[in-house]
Amino acid sequence: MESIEPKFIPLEFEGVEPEEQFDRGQRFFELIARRRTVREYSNRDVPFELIERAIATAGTGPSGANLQPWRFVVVRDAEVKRKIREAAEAEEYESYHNRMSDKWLRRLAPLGTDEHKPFLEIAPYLIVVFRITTIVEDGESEPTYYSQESVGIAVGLLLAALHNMGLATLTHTPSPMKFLQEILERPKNEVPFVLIPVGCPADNAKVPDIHRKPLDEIMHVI
Ligand code: IYR
Repeated sequence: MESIEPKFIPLEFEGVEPEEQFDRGQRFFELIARRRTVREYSNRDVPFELIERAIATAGTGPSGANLQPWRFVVVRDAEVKRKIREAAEAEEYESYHNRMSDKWLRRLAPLGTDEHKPFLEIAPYLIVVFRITTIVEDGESEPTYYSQESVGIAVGLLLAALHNMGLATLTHTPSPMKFLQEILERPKNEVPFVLIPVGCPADNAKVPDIHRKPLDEIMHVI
């Protein structure tokens, strides 16, 4: 195997004064804790620049071997949104009526979801995130590494960036999602990961009365 020498550059690192660290942590927590999954959207337009900033932010995420195995497809075309809604609702009908177990349906009951997905046409943007499973270099195919983890982290950054700009999001996973590859004409090595409607909440939008686990339930210190 040919040897590749790593090249290093100085780290640009902005430290935070110790007396500021907790405050900054608390303020960031309060910002992020106000994010809610939103299923009722307004059709109000959103500047495209905001979507670009959020995707640029997502693209800063760490990834296996720095392969950055993500593609963010931004859909604003009404006809494409209509096709996505139609296909998603067909899959979701099957899921809700024939595929999901009773246990699963019971878990979803507090969320009030069903096979109807009007937000797929109402939200001004759909960001469809694809996971790149393989790349081709010098005519040779190679898998990407830890792509599930990498894309999951990038989506977390994307949601945080959009929320920070005052935009509402929904992590939607119509299942199976293969229709997205077809409608959006993506190559076979790009596998749909999640579909994220983005926009402003509808006036008087409601969200389920559900709660996050307290810290002592999610943290275990040894
Ligand atoms: N994908 C379906 C069902 C669904 C599944 C889970 I897990 C959720 O947390 C919410 C919904 C839908 O979007 O309705």
